[in-house]
Amino acid sequence: MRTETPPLIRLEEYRPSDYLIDRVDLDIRLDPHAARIDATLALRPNPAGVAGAPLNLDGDDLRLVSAALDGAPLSPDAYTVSPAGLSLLTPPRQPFSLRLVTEIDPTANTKLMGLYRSNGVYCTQCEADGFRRITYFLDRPDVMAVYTTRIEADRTEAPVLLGNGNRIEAGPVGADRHFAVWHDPHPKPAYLFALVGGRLGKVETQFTTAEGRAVTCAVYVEPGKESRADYALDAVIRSMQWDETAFGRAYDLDVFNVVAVSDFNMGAMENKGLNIFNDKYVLASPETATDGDYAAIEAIIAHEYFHNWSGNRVTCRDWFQLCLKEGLTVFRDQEFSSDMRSRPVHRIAEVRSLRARQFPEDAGPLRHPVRPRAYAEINNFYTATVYDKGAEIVRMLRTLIGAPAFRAGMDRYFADNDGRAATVEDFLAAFTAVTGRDLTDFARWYERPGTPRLSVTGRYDPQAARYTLRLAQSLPGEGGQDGAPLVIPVALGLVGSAGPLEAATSAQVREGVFVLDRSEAEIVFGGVTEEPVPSVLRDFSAPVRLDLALTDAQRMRLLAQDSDPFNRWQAAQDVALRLILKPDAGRMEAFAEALGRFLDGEALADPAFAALVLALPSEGEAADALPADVDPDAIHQARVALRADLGRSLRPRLERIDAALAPVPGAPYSPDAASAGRRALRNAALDLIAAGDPAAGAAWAAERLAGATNMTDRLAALATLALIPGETREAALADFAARYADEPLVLDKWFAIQAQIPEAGTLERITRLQDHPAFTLTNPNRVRALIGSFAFGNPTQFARPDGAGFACVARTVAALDPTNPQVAARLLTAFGSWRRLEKSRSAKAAEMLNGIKAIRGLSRDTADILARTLE
Ligand code: 0A1
Ligand code: ZN
Repeated sequence: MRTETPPLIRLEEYRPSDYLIDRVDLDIRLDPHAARIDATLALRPNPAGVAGAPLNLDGDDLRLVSAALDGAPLSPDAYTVSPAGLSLLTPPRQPFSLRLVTEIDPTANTKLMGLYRSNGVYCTQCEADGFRRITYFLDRPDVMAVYTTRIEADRTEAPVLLGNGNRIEAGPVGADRHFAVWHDPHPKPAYLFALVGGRLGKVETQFTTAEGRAVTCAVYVEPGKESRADYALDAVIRSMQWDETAFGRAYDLDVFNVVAVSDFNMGAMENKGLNIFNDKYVLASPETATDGDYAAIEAIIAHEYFHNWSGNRVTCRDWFQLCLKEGLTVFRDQEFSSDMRSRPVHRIAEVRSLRARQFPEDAGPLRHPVRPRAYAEINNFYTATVYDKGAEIVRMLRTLIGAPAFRAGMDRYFADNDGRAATVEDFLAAFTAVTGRDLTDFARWYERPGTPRLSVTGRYDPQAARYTLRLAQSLPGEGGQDGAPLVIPVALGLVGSAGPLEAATSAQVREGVFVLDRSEAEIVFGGVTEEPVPSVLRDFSAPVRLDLALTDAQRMRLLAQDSDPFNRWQAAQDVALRLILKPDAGRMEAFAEALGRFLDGEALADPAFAALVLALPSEGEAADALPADVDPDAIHQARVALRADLGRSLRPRLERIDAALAPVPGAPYSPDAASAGRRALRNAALDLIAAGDPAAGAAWAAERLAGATNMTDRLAALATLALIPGETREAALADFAARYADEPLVLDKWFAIQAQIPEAGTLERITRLQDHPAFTLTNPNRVRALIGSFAFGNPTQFARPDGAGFACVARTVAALDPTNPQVAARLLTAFGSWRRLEKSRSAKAAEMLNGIKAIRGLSRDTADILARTLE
């Protein structure tokens, strides 16, 4: 039997549930192999559903122990049980109660969905459909209930027992066991249910909300690692404060708990009052975490916390609306991070990540609308498109209607939908209500897959002192025809030889934003007395690909003179990208000179920004810019050559930067954005010096490594060294491994650096590392660090012409699929751009994909990604 293409669930087929569940009472006895769940569900027919319909409860991998209806055991002919669930054939027409006892094995739960054990800690993951692995249920987000959960466990095995909401009772059970009862007054869908039981240490503090509620906030971690939880706890408090001031949202329970676990499929989960985190996004100390880790912890803590309103208080009607909570919450966490750090620097980071992950997704076989119309496996739709393009849509909405109206619309959205399961239409309706604006055309952003192209040309008429910009959009729709135009906010302006120009415009440009809502439009600027350079798509005002032919000199004027930091950075990127795609010694020299002037002028004034200017477009971005026939080796070599040239040309400046930014001896490490920016620039300088002079670079990096006083500098030096083959590198890698042998999260960095070495020997190195005692397929972080970094971060070796790189990843997908299909399927998405590779490589990729296809009994997750990738 071959794995069949899994059946599709369609948005248009949505209908309300025939039954609702008002209350859920759970009595859960934790046990390593036989956890017992005694669930009492208060059910009633849904007036919006079909009267008298059978009640079909979802279930997955459950053992039913007993079932009773309104207190009486269910007779065997009243229900059926299948691998997909339990059906009550003729349920009562009035409210009724169903008591179901199930048994599950948390230790054998390798999928990490439902109730499982991570390093001996009991924890849960229920989004999207994990609750059905705990008990039979209407496991859909529009069924919202009030939960009371009694958790009982062995006292030594699980001294800490946590649930959703507030703890209302706790006490001993006999000599060895104990219990806690948690009550969550806020109705919620099952995907937000959570519990935790284990030996955990904690840090905690109090926060008083604007409404005067005293909240105990705690972060739970592996005992002994408490000090590494301080930064996460601080981020919790800052998130709470920020959501009150920025969005008027206050916290609504007496406790807010965060728990870090080491085996987790994703980043973290916003369970009501009990966020569960991948420990990678909680634990931080200067010795084990980089500046990037600190920033990610801050962002993800904020993201999960902000879900308390955008996701939990207002949830999704169905999984097609996933972007309603995810896009909005990403937008919110981005705003938070921008306020905590440098806004322009953060915007650039957001766009880099969008281009690295979302643009290729939207250009390949896994593309889908921000609100998909159909899915086979919802767990495969936690994508860059839903999250990051979803956030860009919210950002565009704010740009279109302005910040005050946006805030009013958000207030309206929360007020109108509090306690409800909402849709994208409900979201847009709130903004229409406060602005009177019809957003039907704007809503096309949710429906149309693909990245639109925005083509802009400029014409200067010196006689008339007039500058004309012509803008045209295109997005091939279904069947290749252009669909209806999108509403694209285009922030723009003109830059003269001495800086930004003020000019009267023919068309409506409000606060620097022109709204392109037709397929093309023209803007005429009057009173322009010198030929300007257009600065278009400032602050990346829309998620589009901009075609604007400028000369290098014009771009360098933007770098030097534009008022928009994003476009200053973009200008340097554009020149560098063209140099990678089409090397040219003369242009390279001019570019180096311009960069030099930029560095002299202001590198030390804004080091974080300067570091981003020095970070050239990635190999992936270069590949993405090519129409087809991608040869990763050619791109790699061109990029290496450009970096080497720049490193040599800029060397004196880079050395000056290095010296100027050297840390004060003995100064304590601080993860704040300004300090991080200085480290980023200094390390970028060293990396570029090494690119130009590998021998000196290796020695310098080794020295830096030896003297490093924090993980940021240590890892940056190791990453620089990793690109320079030789004894120094191998010794440094060995030394690093020995030093952090007991630190799995640090060893992940070590795995990742080695997996990304762009050399033919890397595959063999990976084979060796798979046998390293710290590596295991059962921990998703380890898999992502070693195999994920290779598949997503090493384009030349993953796409080796002999197919061996593809084979390595395919083998891991196959090995992992039976135990953890979610992580296996995500790894498989690395093949997403395979058709764009030049022929010999794409043929090898096809071979590997077909090899996976031939495997019997593939999971739905993997089969779905595979079918779409091969489509
Ligand atoms: N809602 C979470 C993401 C998430 C989704 C699925 C999971 O199951 C494995 C876990 C987490 C977020 O946006 O952070
Ligand atoms: Zn989220």
